[in-house]
Amino acid sequence: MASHDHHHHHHHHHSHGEGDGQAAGGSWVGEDGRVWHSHDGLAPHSHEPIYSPGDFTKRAPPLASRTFTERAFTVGIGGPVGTGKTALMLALCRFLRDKYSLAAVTNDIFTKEDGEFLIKHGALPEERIRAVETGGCPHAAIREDISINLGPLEELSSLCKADLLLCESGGDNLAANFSRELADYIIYIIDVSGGDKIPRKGGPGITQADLLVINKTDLAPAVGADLAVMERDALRMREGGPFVFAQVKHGVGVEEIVNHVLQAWEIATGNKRR
Ligand SMILES: Nc1nc2c(ncn2[C@@H]2O[C@H](COP(=O)(O)OP(=O)(O)O)[C@@H](O)[C@H]2O)c(=O)[nH]1
Ligand SMILES: [Mg+2]
Repeated sequence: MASHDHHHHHHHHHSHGEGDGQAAGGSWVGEDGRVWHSHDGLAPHSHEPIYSPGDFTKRAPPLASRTFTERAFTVGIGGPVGTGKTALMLALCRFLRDKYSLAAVTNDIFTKEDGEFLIKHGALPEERIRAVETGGCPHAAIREDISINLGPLEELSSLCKADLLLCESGGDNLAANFSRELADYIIYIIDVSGGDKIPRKGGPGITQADLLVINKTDLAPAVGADLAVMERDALRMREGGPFVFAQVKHGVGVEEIVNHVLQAWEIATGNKRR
């Protein structure tokens, strides 16, 4: 078929999390000049290219135009698959729900599992939780095509008169990061189980999130991860930007994370914490 004849094969500059290295469909330059590719049985798609991990101090600043009338202050939680994003959503809900009006949106690729997890664990009343199925590449839903999240967030925001909205990204690889249009405060969560090399690999989430969480420190001895190395590399990659060691599942570090969130909320909204 002609569609195969004009595929120009390029080297993959980024990888795709769990499906990494599997029968990649190759990539090609489309008529629009963008690099398209196909993998893991997904329909062909393209991404904005990311050429460098970026700098913490040069990260996108909070939007000056945000008034928080249509949509409350939104905290985006991103990170690779299984690092503790949903566990952090639950922990933040438990910590904040008595004093603040909260609502939560979760993203999964093909299920609503994370939203159902939050409902099952009573994170918030069910009507304050929405699960979005992103399909395909979950990073598109937090960067190139955020409308899939903005809809439910705006709806919940007015329905609940929310002070704060939490948005969990679908688990993806180290290259995923939230658009500032979507998240007023960006938390990127990694864990120690991938080894102590992860912080220095420095994707845009690691370098440019407002807060980096290094989770599951309880597992560090089991996987031989050196926390001192992770601390050194995190500080270096983030030019001294904040990070927190945590055991989200065991409540360790959660209060510190909450303090970072509320500090940003106070500055952005002009409200005082309660
Ligand atoms: N040992 C340990 N496990 C954790 C911790 N936080 C989360 N988990 C577990 O890690 C797994 C993945 O967590 P989840 O929140 O679903 O990750 P997500 O895919 O990033 O949303 C679950 O089995 C959690 O119970 C932690 O601090 N320590
Ligand atoms: Mg999750």
